[in-house]
Amino acid sequence: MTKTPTSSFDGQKPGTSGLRKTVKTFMQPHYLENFVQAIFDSVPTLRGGLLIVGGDGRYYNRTAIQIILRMAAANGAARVMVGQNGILSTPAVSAIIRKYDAQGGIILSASHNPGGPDGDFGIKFNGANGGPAPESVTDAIYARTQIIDHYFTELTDDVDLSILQKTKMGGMHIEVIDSVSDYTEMMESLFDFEAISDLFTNGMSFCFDGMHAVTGPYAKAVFKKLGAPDDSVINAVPLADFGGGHPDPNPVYAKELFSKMFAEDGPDFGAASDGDGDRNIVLGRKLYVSPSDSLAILTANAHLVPAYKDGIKGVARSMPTSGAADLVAHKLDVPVFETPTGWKFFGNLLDDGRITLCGEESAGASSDHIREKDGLWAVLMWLNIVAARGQSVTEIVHNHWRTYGRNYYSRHDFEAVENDKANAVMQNVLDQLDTLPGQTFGVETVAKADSFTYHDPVDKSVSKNQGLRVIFESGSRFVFRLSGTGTVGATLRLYLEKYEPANGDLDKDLQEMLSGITKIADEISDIKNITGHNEPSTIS
Ligand code: G16
Repeated sequence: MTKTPTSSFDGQKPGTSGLRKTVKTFMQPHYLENFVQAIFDSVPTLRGGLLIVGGDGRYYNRTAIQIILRMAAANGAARVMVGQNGILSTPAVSAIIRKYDAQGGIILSASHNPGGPDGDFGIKFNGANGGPAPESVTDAIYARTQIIDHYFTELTDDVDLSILQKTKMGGMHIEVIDSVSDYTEMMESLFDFEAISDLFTNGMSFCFDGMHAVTGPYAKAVFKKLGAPDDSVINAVPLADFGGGHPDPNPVYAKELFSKMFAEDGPDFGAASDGDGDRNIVLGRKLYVSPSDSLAILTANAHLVPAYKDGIKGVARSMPTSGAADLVAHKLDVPVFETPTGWKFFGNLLDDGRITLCGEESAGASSDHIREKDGLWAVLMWLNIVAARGQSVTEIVHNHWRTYGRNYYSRHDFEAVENDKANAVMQNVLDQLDTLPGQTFGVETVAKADSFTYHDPVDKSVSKNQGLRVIFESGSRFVFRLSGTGTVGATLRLYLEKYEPANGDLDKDLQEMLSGITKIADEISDIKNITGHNEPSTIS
């Protein structure tokens, strides 16, 4: 074991989901090592424990894994299980931590951010429950990075990750495991594979876009078992630079899938996942299911799926996610929780048995089967529901709106905004929060305006400054938030929502329906003048 002197780097504070920076930042000498040592220093149970390691296959994944293996051995981990070729999706890591009672896992991914030498990289620690470390742990890791002056490593050769094998590094056992088998086994235990399989036998056309990211091999394995045609999984081979693409499943970056689904003779069912396999989108023919609606529809129909046949305990959504799931929860008479953005905030609710399902507007949904969002799980939920209801995705969505009404919802992202300008927009809205209630803008009157604070009902922790929301008497609202996952400048997110009752206009153009609220948000924030960005970079 070698003790290497180092000095601290600025800015190693984990964001919404771990530490995300450019590859070049991570490749600086000692940068990754400092953060990894801070994890070992902050999580003492890893000494003598089992650690799971894997990533989404992006550029620098394999190098980082070898560094982590050497440091795990030097820091006294008893055992490490690592995915073959360094590949493990985020939901697979969560499932494997839980299955093998590991003390934690390190996931190497910058999720939906682009990859390659000029792209992004990231590292995230998940705890023994399989979920992203809570703020108390990420705060401790960050505090440690600020004073770090050495790290421990072994001077030893790389481990061959291309073959399934058991080997040793110093006193530490290493097992290179099949990346997909534990995960696919779990999926089989949750869903009615026979019923889903019948959909394909009966000719349902289907397209899953792996976006050249980690989900390809998982989707190939699952859909092969289900008897889907071979060519129904596209862009299935994980590539270090995602084939030059941006592995973010939204209308802009999953263009190939959207074009197929909106074509005259398009498939009946379309889906995609992101860089590390935790996000999902689902499309019917000529219809994109908004992630907020998706959570509501999964909640309303969960009882049709074997794993949830006895009903659900409750549901949670992040604050900026639309209230569509709340309407379902009220009807089912189960509790609904509103958390800050970040999957880590669902962990306590799941561990405490208060919820079964949770989801976010950022294309995330999952259940208590693991402690991460799970892209393929959501797609299988949808397929199982399509099979059980004997209806297409499009029919299910329209039926849902006719029952519960429709929460028209969109997110406008202003990317690569200069930090001071983004902060100025937030400050401008913040300064008005006290005086907005009672003011009228066009047909809308402000009922409430605040900065969202979350009181965790389980551990009683309080998380402040989680987004600025302006809620109108009509129930419509907008929310401003600064993203915690970008790496260049700031990303300002504007979330817009307008509710239309079940007997109202359910099939209108989305942006047109939201144009009134969008205009008010623009007026109150002065976002265009302050940032100089006249249009959002991405609308989803
Ligand atoms: C992460 C988090 C999600 C969050 C998303 C966007 O997802 O796990 O909870 O909603 O980032 O966060 P932000 O709005 O701060 O950019 P992922 O898929 O990127 O790991």
